[in-house]
Amino acid sequence: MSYLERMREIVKVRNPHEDEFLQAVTEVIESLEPVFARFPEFEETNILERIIEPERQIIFRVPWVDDQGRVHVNRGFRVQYNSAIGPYKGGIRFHPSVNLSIIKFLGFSQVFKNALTGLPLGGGKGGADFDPKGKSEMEIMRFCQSFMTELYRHLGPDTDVPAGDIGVGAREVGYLFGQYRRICNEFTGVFTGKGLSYGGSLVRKEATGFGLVYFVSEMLKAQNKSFDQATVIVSGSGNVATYACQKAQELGAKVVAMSDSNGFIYDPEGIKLDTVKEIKEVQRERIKKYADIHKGARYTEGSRGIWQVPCDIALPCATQNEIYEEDAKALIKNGCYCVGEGANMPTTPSAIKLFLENSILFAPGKAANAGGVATSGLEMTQNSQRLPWSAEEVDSRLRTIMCNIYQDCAAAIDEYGLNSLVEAANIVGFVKVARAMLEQGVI
Ligand code: NDP
Ligand code: 2IT
Repeated sequence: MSYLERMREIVKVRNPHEDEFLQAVTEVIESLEPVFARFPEFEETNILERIIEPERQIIFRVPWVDDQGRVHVNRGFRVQYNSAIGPYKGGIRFHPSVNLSIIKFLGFSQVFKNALTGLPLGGGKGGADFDPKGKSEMEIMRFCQSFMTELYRHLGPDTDVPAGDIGVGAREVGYLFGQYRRICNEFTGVFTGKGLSYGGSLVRKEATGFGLVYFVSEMLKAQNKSFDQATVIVSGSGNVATYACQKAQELGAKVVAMSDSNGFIYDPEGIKLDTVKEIKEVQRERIKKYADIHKGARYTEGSRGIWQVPCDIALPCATQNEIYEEDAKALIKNGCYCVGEGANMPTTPSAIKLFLENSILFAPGKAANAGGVATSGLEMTQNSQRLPWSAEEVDSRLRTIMCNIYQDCAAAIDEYGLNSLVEAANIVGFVKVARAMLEQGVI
């Protein structure tokens, strides 16, 4: 059995029933053959087994009181995955589906994504199986305060710096940061995605969606294509989806569909993003409402139906495993030639295989959605300097970082003779972290 095969077995035995985690690890291991062929020292020092095992996993009780005085208990997580190249960095997710497998897959992916940004950021991820839907403002605040009352002891501006993810936006970051500051009596850049009035960076809110479109634009440019006049569908209608839609529209695309976990809207005239922002960001309502406001639009129950809408470019920006093989077949049949992952691992392995076999331009999330965490890195720099930058400055750095990630991955395709950006992103991220670990001894 080869070293890589042995690692696949070990990770399965050690992490039974963690499907999402095994899916993420398997994809990386499958990419690494040319790396281990080229650098024998990686096998000699058993670097892969060390990288697969998180440095630290914290699981904790989060008790909180609802508006009726009832006491609830949720489970909180923080997986501090790898700090070889910088402090642990990665978002916090609040969603009822959160479990250790999901946080570990996200943390593992974050390690390589953060390495790709070129910034000194280690990888981590956290969250809770708390459902923010239908909770009052005060319930959200009490939950966030209870969550941070345990988590604070594991954080620090040079130790572990969380941010948002699904279910954690500016409102939650405010409550979490406020509680940290209060407990620690310390105002530092311990969280990113903060409000602009207390240390947040301009363009962080927009960064993941904008960065995705910058990355995909680079990929299209290499094929003499662009967003201009392209028909685009964007799944989700949260932070990443909204600003991916905005930037695609700015570049001349017609975005015709968006979704939430209940269903999707189709607007053949092009999505009016102001309406989506009003419904999702201000009213915190369902996307269905869009079709009540715009009579030319249609709402269909069931979020996966969005992949049946004909498009040139598909940007999955909702959650993991949202494009299955059947959905990929429909996209290809309807003429889609490009898929850019705004979400983390939105495409199942068999759907990725199908895209690659059909020469669809495919931008893997680790590279394509790195603009969010990259801008978090820029927020940390501004906080350390105690000096905010202009929107133009941050946006221009974001654009440069996304172009560099594309160029680094394209160069790896040539260097290692690869078939896809999937393998390239895994390799570039992995090699950087592995080298740093090697130089730091057995850690
Ligand atoms: P939000 O909470 O702002 O939005 C999530 C969107 O996806 C909502 O429209 C939500 O619908 C939908 N969604 C969530 N879970 C599911 C599900 N199980 N099935 C179908 N739809 C679902 O999160 P973000 O926009 O921040 O995150 C979206 C994705 O992007 C995630 O994969 C995240 O990890 C990734 N990402 C986020 C970054 C960031 O900076 N925020 C950076 C890089 C990646 P509903 O409202 O109905 O729940
Ligand atoms: O998946 C991700 O990259 C994020 N949710 C953003 C992490 C961050 O620290 O900004």
